[in-house]
Amino acid sequence: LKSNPPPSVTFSIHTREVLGGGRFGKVHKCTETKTGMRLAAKIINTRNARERDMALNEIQVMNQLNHPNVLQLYEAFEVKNQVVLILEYVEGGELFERIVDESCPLTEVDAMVFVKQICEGVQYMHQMYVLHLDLKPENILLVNRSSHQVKIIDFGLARRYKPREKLKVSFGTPEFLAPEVVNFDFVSFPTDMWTLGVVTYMLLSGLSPFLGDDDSQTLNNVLMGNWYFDEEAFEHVSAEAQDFVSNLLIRERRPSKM
Ligand code: PIT
Repeated sequence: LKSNPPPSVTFSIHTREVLGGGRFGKVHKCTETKTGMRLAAKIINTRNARERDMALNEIQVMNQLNHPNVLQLYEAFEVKNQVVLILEYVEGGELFERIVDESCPLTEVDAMVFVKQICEGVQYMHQMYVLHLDLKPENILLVNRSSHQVKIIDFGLARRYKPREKLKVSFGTPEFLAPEVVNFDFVSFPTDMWTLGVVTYMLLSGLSPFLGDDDSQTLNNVLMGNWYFDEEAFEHVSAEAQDFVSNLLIRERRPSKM
């Protein structure tokens, strides 16, 4: 983490061009001044020590990762009350947008091509002992609109798995939470496998398997394992694809690792 001049590389951050946003702050288009290389700059507002620690954790996790299906971190630095992550630029937008785009519905083959890459990214993270803990279609980016290549983003909640440290977490979006997260129980590799099941279900159907009328109903659905294959949406989905999802959305004896 660099804070003192002289910088060897400079970036110009296009603050009016917003690529994304979240709890943390915003992601902007960015250019490396000397080469003109297109990049993305994630600006994290760190008004207190906790937010700063989380940003530093994200950098530490991302610094360990280098894989075609994980968005690459190039640089990170800190300026007053802000941590800036300089990231790989991709132009295809969120996989979420692709799921909800009714003008161009996804086929099972599309879903398979996406899921295979997400599996490869998750397998790699797990080999590196990194838990993502926030997989969802908003956190998967398409490299461009015509290709099917995807990259996993947002390591804001990610952490290194430590075998002897039993980790309890409570956060995230109700629809995507594994039962152990809802229960404030120990999380591990199977926690990401659960969310992979939710993402696959959504890619195959456009529907969210646990979504209720409100958050408490959604959480209850997760805890009760209250989900099913929507008859109409899954009418033409293969038994193999359904089997893949069924094996991930189970509380007990879920595959532990990719
Ligand atoms: C791009 C292009 C784009 C969005 C992003 C990057 C966003 C990246 C991002 C990374 C994170 C995060 C949130 C968003 O928490 O359209 O190259 O680590």
